[in-house]
Amino acid sequence: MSMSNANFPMDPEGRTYHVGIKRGELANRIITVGDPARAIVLSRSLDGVDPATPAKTVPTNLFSHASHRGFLTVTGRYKGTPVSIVAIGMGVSMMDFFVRECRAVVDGPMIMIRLGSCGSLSDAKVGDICVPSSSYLVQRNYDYFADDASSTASPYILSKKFDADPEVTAMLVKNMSAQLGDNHVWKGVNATADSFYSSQGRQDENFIDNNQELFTELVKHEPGTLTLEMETFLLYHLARTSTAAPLKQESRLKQEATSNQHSIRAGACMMVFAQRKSNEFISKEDVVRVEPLAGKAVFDSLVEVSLGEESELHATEGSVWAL
Ligand code: R1P
Ligand code: URA
Repeated sequence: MSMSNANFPMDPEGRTYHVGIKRGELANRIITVGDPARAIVLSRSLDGVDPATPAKTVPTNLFSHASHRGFLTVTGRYKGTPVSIVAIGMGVSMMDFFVRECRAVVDGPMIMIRLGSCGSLSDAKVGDICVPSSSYLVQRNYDYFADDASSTASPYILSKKFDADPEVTAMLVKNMSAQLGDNHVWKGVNATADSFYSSQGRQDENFIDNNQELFTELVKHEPGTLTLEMETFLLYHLARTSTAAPLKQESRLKQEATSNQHSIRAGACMMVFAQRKSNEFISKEDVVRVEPLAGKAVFDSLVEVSLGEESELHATEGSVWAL
């Protein structure tokens, strides 16, 4: 399909280049996951789903779209409120495609919550949930490995922290505790890495990574570091750098007087898949047990956080949730 506009490519139907969605297919409230199979599991909690729907199948009463670049979008309602689920794959580039392309096709304020998996650097056990109130980025310093590297360079670069929306974080902690019990929910700081391997301190004899001291450096950089994964930093960063919601003209003055100036509210929570201190990895049974419960906690949080007046949200008329 031919695209127009090299700056922000769209096809003739108005679909974005990578996520492949167009206006009316995406709700203002979104849960984003990495794994498309997780998106399908979560879709079973949406309204009106036939419990006999075969596993690994998107329920037929929901809208779904799989893009040629591997993004899967599912839209329906949860407790009557329109919500979308978007599976994005892995890494900060995929988070960038997701946040920007979704923002481009939705009117009004948005809330985006990531439900991912992670490694735990703390005492959080496999199957526990971590809710990070902030995240920083861990990047491999490619220059350090160059033949003419400076003798003062460090192998990894650690960024400043960016915060989640505090109300979204508090809501996630409350709802996760209700689903899984207080003693399985942890608060703290997340580190987003640009590799599952080197920048997460995994040892690999096939490469020179110089990462033996990485965990010590992370905790020195940020003593509250709980988790390592690969996307949350960019979600928090883009929410913080999002511009004011494109509200309808008559509401602009009210917005200036009352609301914050960013159009995206962000939060995240991760299921611990890898316990990096004990070297334990989660079982399939635990994934099957935890995923739907954590999903319900995220859906409850998505619909409990206020996005302002209904009239400022994307119009139901002409959208897939009008069906
Ligand atoms: C690595 O295995 C992947 O798992 C984590 C990381 O962030 C990375 O994307 O999250 P998801 O389970 O959401 O993909
Ligand atoms: N995802 C990650 O990025 N790291 C882990 O250790 C587990 C899941």
